[in-house]
Amino acid sequence: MTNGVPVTDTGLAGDFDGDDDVDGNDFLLWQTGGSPNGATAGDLGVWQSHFGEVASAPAVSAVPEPSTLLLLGCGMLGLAGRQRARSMRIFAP
Ligand SMILES: [Ca+2]
Repeated sequence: MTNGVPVTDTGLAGDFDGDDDVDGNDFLLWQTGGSPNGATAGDLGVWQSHFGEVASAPAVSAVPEPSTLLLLGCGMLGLAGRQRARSMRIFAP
């Protein structure tokens, strides 16, 4: 927990505050000894080499909403009905 906000551990190297990015806040935490090994050169090197990285979000695939499918179905039925009406006019005497 950082500043009262629960954090997730994504395993991102250099992310000392656990907020899924490596930024200046992690550097400030390193300065105050909040990194895993305190204010050591090793932790600073880890932070420098990963500065700017952001944990990737899990892939989410787009799924059409049911209302979208219903709207698409109504449109298709309308087009089919229109086409049928045209074909009926062609064969009418
Ligand atoms: Ca961070």
